[in-house]
Amino acid sequence: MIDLHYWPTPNGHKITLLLEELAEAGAGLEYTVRPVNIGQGDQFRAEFLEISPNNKMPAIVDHAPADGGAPLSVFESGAILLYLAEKTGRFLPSDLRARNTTLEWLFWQMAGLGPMTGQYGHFHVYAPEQIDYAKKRYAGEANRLLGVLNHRLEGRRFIVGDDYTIADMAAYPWVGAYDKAPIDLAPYPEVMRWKASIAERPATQRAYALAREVNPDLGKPMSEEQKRVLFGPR
Ligand SMILES: N[C@@H](CCC(=O)N[C@@H](CS)C(=O)NCC(=O)O)C(=O)O
Repeated sequence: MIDLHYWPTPNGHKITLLLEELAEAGAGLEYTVRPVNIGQGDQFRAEFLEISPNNKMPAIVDHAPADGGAPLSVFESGAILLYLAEKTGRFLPSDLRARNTTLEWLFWQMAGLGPMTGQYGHFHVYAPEQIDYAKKRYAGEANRLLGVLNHRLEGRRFIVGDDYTIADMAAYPWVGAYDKAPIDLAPYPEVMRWKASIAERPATQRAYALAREVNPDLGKPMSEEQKRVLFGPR
């Protein structure tokens, strides 16, 4: 049994995408969602910091770790994807080269696409002042990374090849993440094709339906109080 400490954001979606795929594949991994309402400051609670010291979700607690020991917690979405893929033997190829490629693109997402697109969203959607330099800088990086992904997808169904992997699950929620400041994907036809094929997977649809269940206010503008909690002095 896995406890998933979760709030519906792109980093949170990565883990529900995988857990729903695992459920469909019959991997025998049940999970319970433990909501962490980051707009009201749940991420700063002492119990949560015990498992996620960086005060960010997602995080998991595995109550049946492979070594048979005490419950094991994991924070950082990339580490969680890798942990669950290794635990179940799914969505991470065992072949040396395909595994290496999966990890390269997983880390590319964690260090590049996620942070740069996140800053793009911050300065275009949430920042209290319009800073042209920051907007241009992160729009440029987000577009550059989409170009890199587009090139990678040429001649490949998914990022690694024919099989859907944790590298795709990490990247997918960050492509087209901001309805209020959409990035035009027309220059990236391979990315559009790949995104549409993931969107239609039943597990993806269940993951995003769960998001709306956990936060019925999903998509509504953030209140000033929520912005203070998330972006104010800590
Ligand atoms: N590198 C982390 C980033 C996680 C992250 O940024 N989580 C955000 C929501 S998407 C969060 O919990 N923010 C709360 C806060 O900053 O106080 C990961 O991939 O897990």
